[in-house]
Amino acid sequence: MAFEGLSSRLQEITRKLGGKARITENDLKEVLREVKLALLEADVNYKIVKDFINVVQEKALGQDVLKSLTPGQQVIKIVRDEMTELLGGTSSKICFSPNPPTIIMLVGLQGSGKTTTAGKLANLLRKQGKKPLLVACDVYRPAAIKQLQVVGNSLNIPVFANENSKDVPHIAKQAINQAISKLNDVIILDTAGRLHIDEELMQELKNVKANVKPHEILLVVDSMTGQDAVNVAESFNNNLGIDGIILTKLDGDTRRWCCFIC
Ligand SMILES: Nc1nc2c(ncn2[C@@H]2O[C@H](COP(=O)(O)OP(=O)(O)O)[C@@H](O)[C@H]2O)c(=O)[nH]1
Ligand SMILES: [Mg+2]
Repeated sequence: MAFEGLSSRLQEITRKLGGKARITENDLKEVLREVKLALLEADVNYKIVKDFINVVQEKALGQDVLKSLTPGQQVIKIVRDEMTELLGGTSSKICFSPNPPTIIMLVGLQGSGKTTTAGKLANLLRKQGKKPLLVACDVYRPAAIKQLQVVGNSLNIPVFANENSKDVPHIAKQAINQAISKLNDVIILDTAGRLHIDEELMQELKNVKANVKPHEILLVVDSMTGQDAVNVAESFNNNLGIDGIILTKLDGDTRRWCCFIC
C-alpha cells in the first residue's frame, strides 16, 4: 500500500507526542524535524517538504499550541490537516464531455506505462458503464500498435489502428468517426513517447492537441523515476498543459510515495 513507510513513521511520531501534557518549543522543533525526515525519506520533493514544515510551524505557533491543554493532539491535528491538503483535499474525476466521445490523450516518456495504463483505464471506465475505444497513436514502432492490440484483445476492448498512416491527428480523427458510428463514448489515445523530453516530441504532441482537442490530457509517469517525475511533469505541463497525472509501477516502488489519479 502506498505511504506504508511514511505512515508508520508518522504514527510513531504521533504516539510519542500524543500523550504529552506539555510541549516546549524544542519539542515542537524536534517533531517538525522528524516529520521532515519522514517526508524526505518517502522521497517527497524537498521544496514541498520545506513549505509543508513552514506552514505547520506557523499554524502551530499561531494557534498557541504550546500553551494549550492538549498540545500534542493539536500539533497532530495540524500535521494531519496539512497532509490532507498537500495530497489534494478533493479528488477529481475525469470530466466527460456532454457531446461524446470524450477524448482522453495519454502522454509520457517511453516506458512510463502509457499502453498498459490505456488498457487499465479503458477497463476501469467500462466497469463504470462507458464504452471505450483504444486508439494506437504510437505509430513509429509497429510493435507498439501490436502491443495495444494485444492489450485490447485480452480485455475485449476494441482498438482502432491505421498501420498505413503516420499522421496521428488524422488517425485520431478516423478513430473519432468510428467511435461515433459504433457508439463508443470514450476514446483513449495511446501516444508515442521518447526516452527523454525533447522538442520534437513536444511539438508532435502539441500538434495532436491542436488538431484533436482532447478533453483530458493525462501524463503517465513511472513512479520509480522518483524526484525526476517532478521535472517531467513540469516540462509536460509547461509545453502541453496537462489535466492530471497517473503514477505507474507503484507496486514495484520501495519508496512508495504518492499516487495522483485525476
Ligand atoms: N510492475 C509494473 N509494471 C508496469 C506498470 N505499468 C507498466 N509496466 C511495465 O512497464 C513497461 C513499459 O510499459 P508500457 O505500457 O509499454 O509503456 P509505454 O512505453 O509508456 O507505452 C512494460 O514492461 C509494462 O509491463 C505497473 O503499474 N507496474
Ligand atoms: Mg506504448
